[in-house]
Order: sequence, then C-alpha cells, then structure tokens
Amino acid sequence: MIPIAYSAEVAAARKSGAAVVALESTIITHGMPYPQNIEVARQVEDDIRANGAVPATIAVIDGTLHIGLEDAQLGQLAQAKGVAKLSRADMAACIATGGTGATTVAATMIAARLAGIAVFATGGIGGVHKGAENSFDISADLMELAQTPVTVVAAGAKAILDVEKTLEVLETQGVPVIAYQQDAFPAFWSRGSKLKAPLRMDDPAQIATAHLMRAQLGLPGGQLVANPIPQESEIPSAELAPIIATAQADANRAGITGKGVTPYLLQRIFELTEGRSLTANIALVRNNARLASLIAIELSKKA
Ligand code: PSU
Ligand code: MN
Repeated sequence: MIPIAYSAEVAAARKSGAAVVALESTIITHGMPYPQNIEVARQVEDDIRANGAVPATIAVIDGTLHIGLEDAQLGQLAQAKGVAKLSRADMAACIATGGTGATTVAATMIAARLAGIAVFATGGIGGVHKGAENSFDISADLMELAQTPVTVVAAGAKAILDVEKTLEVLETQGVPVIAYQQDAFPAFWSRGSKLKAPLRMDDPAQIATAHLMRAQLGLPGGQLVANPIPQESEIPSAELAPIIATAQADANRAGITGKGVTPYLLQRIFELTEGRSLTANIALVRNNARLASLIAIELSKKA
C-alpha cells in the first residue's frame, strides 16, 4: 500500500467531482528563493481557487505521498533545508526510506495520475540541456510526458535548455506540444521564439477533448501545453541570451552536473538579472495556473 494523504480540500473535491489542478513542489524548494517561494506557492493555489478549481500541491513528507498540502506543510517545505529533488528514479526510494522530497514535473505527473488528477500547472519543464551531445543531460520530464496521461501547462522551455533538441525529443517520444493562442513555441521568459510549435489550440475545451481523445485512441502519455508569459511581464530574449551564457559558463566552471544543473542556473540567472527573472517566473506560473484551471473545469464537465 502506498502511504498517501490527501489535503482536506482535495479529499472533498474527489468526493464532489470538482476540478483539481496538480502543482509541483520542486519549484518551491529548488526553483525559487525563500520567502518568495512560499508567497508564490500560496498565490498560485489562490489563483486556482479563484478560477473555480482546487489546488493539489504534491510532495513526499516523512515517507508519505501528499496530494495537496495544508498551509502549515507548505510553509515548512518552503523553509526546509536539504529537501531531496524527486524525479521518477527517486520517488519509490524516498517513500520507502521515510524521506522528504519535492516532486519535479516527472514525479508530480506520476503522483497526479495515481490520484486521478489530469491537469498540472508549472513554470517550465525540464528538457535537453545545452551540450547534451557531450553530457547526455536530458530531463526525465520528457519521457514522463510520453508515458503518463497528464496534461502539463508550462510556459514553453527555458532558454537554459537547447529548445530545438527538446522539441525533437518530444516529437520522437510522441508528445503533443500545443502552443496556446499563438503559433510560436514560447520561450519561458519571452512570449515568442524563432520556433513554431508543432500544434496550436485557442480553446481550453479543445485541449480537454484532445486529452480524452488520446486515451480513447489507446495512446499513453500526456500533453504539453505551452502558454506564453503575459506580455507586460516578458523579458526580451536578446537581453537574456548573454546572461544565460554567463550562467552556463559558471555552471561548467563550477563542475555542476546532474540534478544540480537546473537549480544552479536558475539561481545564477536570478542574481544576474537582479531578481527580474523571478518576477517574470511568478507571472508566468500564475498565468499557467489560470489556464490549467480552465482545462480541468472543461474535463470535469465531460466526466
Ligand atoms: N524549470 C523551472 N523551474 C523549476 C524546474 C524547471 O523553471 O523549478 C524544475 C522542475 O521541477 C523540473 C525540474 O521538473 O526542474 C527539471 O530538473 P532536471 O532538469 O534535473 O530534470
Ligand atoms: Mn538533468
């Protein structure tokens, strides 16, 4: 038996059939500094409630898989030191040893599927890192999208990644990549990019229907919805490119590898932009939470 605990709010939603949106916790523990991380975590949960759905932030605490955190648990996690970063490979071991860990996109998808939650909002997914032809650093998030039936709303892929290679791997893995209300694949901190998204949808109801259609066709896996950052919050990519190059060079010089790469780059870019990257990150996560809520509500109508 999996030691699993639902928050009061999520338990009630499961009974009533209300729409639920999953949220990851790595963004809280490894993606943003304290105290902004807890402010954002609470704000995003409130955005989901304001849009008529129920938030389920996912984490492993003392060996229990939590689907939805009570506010005190969220507060503790945001300040805890040395929390593990859990991807597909780490989840079972963390639960088995009574550990505490924050879930990445891959691990959050696994937990959401177990709990019957079809929609998940985050900031950015992991992908193929620059220099992957040497490092082989490809996030397990991409393979998770290929096998676990959860629709993930993100703001595209970060420019810390090799976005072209990330899209190629998603295509190889058969993952639908759907830009929302535009043709371009959004570049996280910027709305546009040189790359056209493979698919475009303008209506949350269509995204919900496509999610169900995959299951009906017998196809495994989820969908990646790429939702552009709100215009007033974007940072032009020309401005970010040299900063990302510096952060990448620093990571290489410091010998950062494996799970440490993404958190290191995010922290370094935060410093180099004097916090602007974080302000943009907050705006796009909230925007993704809104769209995820609309999709989850459409799905609950079709259930
Ligand atoms: N992108 C962000 N913020 C994050 C992450 C990605 O903008 O916090 C986190 C997510 O949890 C994602 C993980 O699943 O990093 C990917 O890590 P890796 O590249 O080690 O697979
Ligand atoms: Mn990696």
